[in-house]
Amino acid sequence: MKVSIIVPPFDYGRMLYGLMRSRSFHNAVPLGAISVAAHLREAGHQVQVVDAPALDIDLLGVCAEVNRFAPDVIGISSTSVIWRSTERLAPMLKERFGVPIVVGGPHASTYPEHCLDNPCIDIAVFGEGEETSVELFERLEAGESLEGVCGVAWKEDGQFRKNDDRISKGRLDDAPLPAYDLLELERYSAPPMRVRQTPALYMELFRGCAYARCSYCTSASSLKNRFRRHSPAVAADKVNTLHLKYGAREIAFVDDDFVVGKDWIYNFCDELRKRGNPVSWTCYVRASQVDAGIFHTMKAAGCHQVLMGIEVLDDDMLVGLSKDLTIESCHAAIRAAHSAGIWVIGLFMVGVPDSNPEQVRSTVTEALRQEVDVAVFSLYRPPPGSPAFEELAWGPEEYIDSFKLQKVAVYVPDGYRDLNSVENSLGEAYRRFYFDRGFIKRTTRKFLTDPVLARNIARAALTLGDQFRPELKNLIQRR
Ligand code: B12
Ligand code: SF4
Repeated sequence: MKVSIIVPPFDYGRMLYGLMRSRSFHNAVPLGAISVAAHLREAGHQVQVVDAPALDIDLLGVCAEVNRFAPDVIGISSTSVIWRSTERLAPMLKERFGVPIVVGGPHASTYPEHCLDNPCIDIAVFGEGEETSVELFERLEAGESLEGVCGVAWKEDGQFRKNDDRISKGRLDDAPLPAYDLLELERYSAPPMRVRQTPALYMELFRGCAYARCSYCTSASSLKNRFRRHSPAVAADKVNTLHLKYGAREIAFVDDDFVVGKDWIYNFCDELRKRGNPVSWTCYVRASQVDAGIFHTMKAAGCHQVLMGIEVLDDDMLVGLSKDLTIESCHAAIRAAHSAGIWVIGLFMVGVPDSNPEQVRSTVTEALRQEVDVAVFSLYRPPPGSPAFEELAWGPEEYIDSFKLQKVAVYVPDGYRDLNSVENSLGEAYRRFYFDRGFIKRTTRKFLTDPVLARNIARAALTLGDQFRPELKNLIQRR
């Protein structure tokens, strides 16, 4: 069969990392779409991937690309964030090509029934999509019923039908490398502050999160008990292939929690070294899992930066979020990273349940004391399934709309007056952190001693300037 897999264009535009524009911060490799594509290709299908944000094309542009390929089935990869675009695209595709339309990705995984409310969407794939797609397309090709295909929901005589969850059986080691070759790779990177070298590509080595307990996170429910990962040698081989075959000089690993148990990370780093440390890399770590020995080994194998989900620097709140962290364990992890020369990007949340503005201030003070290199503060957006989400009593429509504006709060913890005060707290956190004299001094020093960093900051500023060019122009004209 000929299968087109589409990532629809962004309609919320530059509020979401500017991915709608070609000269944006970066385009992220659509790992879900190319992983499914690789499995379908292995099963004998011909596959096209149309990644609209990276190609910088609109809905009509997508139709033109699909027309060139003339598929027998169309798959759409959609988060909730881009659902509005997906629901406009589906009728356009149905009208022009008249083939079955299958939707997969985070929105279909959370809300399969909502996907099928769209009259032009025939099938929703929930959960991991590789094995499901192979089985599904086999059935479609043979014109057989979808009964019993795990991970699939569909419409039959106007009725919603849903099969059981799929528990993937395959070993990640045996999975084909995602079909990077179906993308125009020169269009992809990662944010300038996250990479030291380009070309930089996103890559995934694990499935699920081994910890899976943080109270606000969907990984805790979606892939619980299904944690899998590549063996260190195969992981290093695949990294090396990205370097040799696709020219990657840097990898941004997307896995939720990259250091699970010491053996794996030591062996992985060792395997990378045996292959001559083909790339520099960054990854997410949990502060409770790392120490100086691990960081020194990672550094020697090419890692230059880690992202740490710290969220709040308040011991009681960390317990409330089930983070298995304390102020002190975060500090120890940051010190250990710095001792190895690894940068720490601290990820923080503003407006989590039971928080208040004072607690955000003390988090910033503590983050500065711990010398976090870059701090990213986000507004708390309760994910479906979390207690705070239940409190909001939202359906899928409200959830989708909540992504429209990234700087708009959607949840008011008891310690805040209203949504506005939560948003103010976010602004204040950024101001306090980035205008702190100690921080400015430290960063300037790093800047002056590290030309790559200086270049990256300049690149980040230029791309950011480009992002907001229309706004800046308006501002200048108004003056
Ligand atoms: C890396 C990442 C990013 C990167 C790159 C995103 C990208 N475009 O690829 C960056 C940093 C840019 C990012 C930003 C954001 N992200 Co993000 N991100 C992730 C993360 C950690 C990994 C994504 C990934 O590559 N996974 C690996 C692939 C293989 O998994 P997958 O995409 O789910 O695909 C599988 C299935 O869904 C299915 N599938 C996927 N497509 C298709 C298509 C077909 C036809 C079929 C049959 C099946 C299928 O099969 C795949 C293989 O099993 C996920 C969390 C996670 N662990 O998945 C969050 C996640 C995708 N992000 C999320 C969010 C909310 C955001 C932001 C809105 C955050 C923010 N507030 O700014 C922005 C939005 C940016 C944007 N414009 O999309 C949510 C999406 C929730 C939702 N329901 O929409 C997630 C799920 C995190 C979460 N649990 O809340 N993100
Ligand atoms: S460690 Fe990260 S991915 Fe795992 S449950 Fe916590 S927030 Fe979710």
